[in-house]
Amino acid sequence: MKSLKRAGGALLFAAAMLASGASSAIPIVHVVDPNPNVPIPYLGSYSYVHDLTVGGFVPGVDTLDSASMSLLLRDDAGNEVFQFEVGLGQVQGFQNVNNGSQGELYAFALTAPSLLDLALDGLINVTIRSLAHSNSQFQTGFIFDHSTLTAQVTKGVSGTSPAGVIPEPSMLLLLGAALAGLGFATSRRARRK
Ligand SMILES: [Ca+2]
Ligand SMILES: [Ca+2]
Ligand SMILES: [Ca+2]
Repeated sequence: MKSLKRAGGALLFAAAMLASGASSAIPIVHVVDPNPNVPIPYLGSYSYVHDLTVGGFVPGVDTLDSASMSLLLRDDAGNEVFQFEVGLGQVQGFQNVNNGSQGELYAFALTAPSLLDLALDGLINVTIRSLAHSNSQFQTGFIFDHSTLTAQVTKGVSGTSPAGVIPEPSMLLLLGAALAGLGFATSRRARRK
C-alpha cells in the first residue's frame, strides 16, 4: 500500500510539472525578411525555412509549447488565390492580397503536426504557393515581404530532460504504466521477504 501511495504522489508531481511548464515559457522569435522583397508569380511558389535554434531552442532538451506565424504580403493588382504550406501537415488557404501600400498581414497558429515537425529539430519549411486567380481579367502574382515565427518555449536542462515535444496524453499513459510497473516490482519484492 505504501508503494502505491508513493507512486500516486509521483504521478501528481509529474502532472504538476507538466501543467506548470506553460507558465514558465519564454518566447523565441525568428524572422525571414528578404531584401528586396520576393515576387511570387502567378502559379509560382516561394519556400523558406524558419529556424528556432538561432534564437537558442535546443531540440530534445527544450519543450515547444506553442508557435504562431505572421506573414506580410504585398500586391499592386489582381485577385489571387494562394496558400501557405507549413511543415508536413498544415495548409492555410487565403484569397486576394490587399492591393494597397500597407500590404496585408496573415497570422495563424501552428497545428499539432507542424508543432511536432518544429519541435524535432527546431526547423520548419514554409512554402507560399500561388494557386489560381478568382478574376478572369487577371493572371496575377503578389509579393512576399517577411515572415515571423513566434514560439513559446520551456527551457529544459541538458541531459536530464526527455525529448522536447508537447506534453501529450500518451506521455501520461507511459508514465502511468512505468509507475504501475514500479509498484508491481515493489510488491513482488515485499512478497519475497
Ligand atoms: Ca496581384
Ligand atoms: Ca490582390
Ligand atoms: Ca522584406
